[in-house]
Amino acid sequence: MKLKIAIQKSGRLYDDSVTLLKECGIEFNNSLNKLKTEAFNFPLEIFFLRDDDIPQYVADKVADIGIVGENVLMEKQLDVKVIERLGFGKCRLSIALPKEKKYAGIKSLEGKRIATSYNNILTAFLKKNKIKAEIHEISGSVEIAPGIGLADAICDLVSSGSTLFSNGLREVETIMKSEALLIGNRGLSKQELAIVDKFIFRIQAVKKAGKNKYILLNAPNKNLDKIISLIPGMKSPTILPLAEKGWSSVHSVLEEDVFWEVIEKLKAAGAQGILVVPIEKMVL
Ligand code: PRT
Ligand code: ZN
Repeated sequence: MKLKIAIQKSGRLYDDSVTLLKECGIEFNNSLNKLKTEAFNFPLEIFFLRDDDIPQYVADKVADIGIVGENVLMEKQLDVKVIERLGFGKCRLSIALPKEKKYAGIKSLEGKRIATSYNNILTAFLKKNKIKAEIHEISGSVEIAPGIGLADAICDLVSSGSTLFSNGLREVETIMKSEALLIGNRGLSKQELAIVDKFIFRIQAVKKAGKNKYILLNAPNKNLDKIISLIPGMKSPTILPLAEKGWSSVHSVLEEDVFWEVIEKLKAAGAQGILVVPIEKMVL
C-alpha cells in the first residue's frame, strides 16, 4: 500500500516541497524529467505536476494528497481537505493600478477592466463588495495589461512587490493571503489515512524544530534560579555542574520569536558562553 502525493514539477513551490519531504526523512530520486518516482524508505509515490492541475488530481483521487498554493486551491473551487498549512510559498492576491491613477477605496473599481488569471476569486470579491467591473482573464504576464491598454487594473499574486513596482503599478487591495497547503482527497481509506498521519507527524516535527533553537549556556549558581526563570523551555531545563566550582551548564530549547529578547536578559543575569544551535527534528 502506497500513498500518492502530487507536488509541483517546477516553479516556486518545487524546491520547498522537495526539501520538506527530504527533511521528513523521505528519500527519493528526483531527476528533472521524471513525472513520477517512488520513495525508498516511506510508502509514498511522488507525482510531479503543474500546480494548476494538482487540486483536480487530488479531488479525483489520481493523487491522494498534494502540495499546492492556497490561491490555486481557492480558484479551482474543488472539494478537497486542507490537511496542513505548510508555511512556505507565501504571497498575496492583490489588486493593483497604474501608480498615477487615483484610488479612493473599492468603489473606484466600478466599471473598470481588471486583468487576472484568478477569475473565480476576483468575481467573488467584486460580488461581495457589490462592484460591477469587467474581468479580462489572461493566463500570464498579467502585470503588463495596463501598459498595453488591455485593462485599467490587475489582480495578481504579489510577494516582494518588485514586479508591480517595475511595471509602474501600485497595490491597492489585498484579496487574500496565501501559502502552500497540504491537501487531501476526502475519501481516503483507513490504511491511506494511517500513512497520512505518519507523514503529518513528521511534518509537524520539522516545522516545530524550525521555530526552535537549542541553547546551552554557563551560569553562576547564585543566579541559576533567575536564569532558569528566563527560559521558557519545553519542560524544565537540564542543569549540569561545570568543573569550575560555583558554575553550572544550562541546556534548553528556545523559540525563535523570543530569541533575542531572552538572550539579552540571560546575559544581563550573568549567563556566559551562550551557544545556540539549530534543531533538526522535534517531537513533543
Ligand atoms: O508551471 P506551473 O503551472 O506549475 O507553475 P506556475 O508558473 O503557475 O506557478 P509558480 O511556480 O509561479 O507559482 C506557484 C505558486 O507559488 C503560486 O500558485 C503561489 O501559491 C506561490 N507564489 C508565491 C507565487 C509567488 N509567491 C509569486 N510572487 N506565485 C507567483 N508569483 C509571481 C506573481 O504572479 C508575479 O508575477 O511573482 C510575481 C510577483 O512577485 P514579486 O516578488 O515581484 O512581488
Ligand atoms: Zn500554474
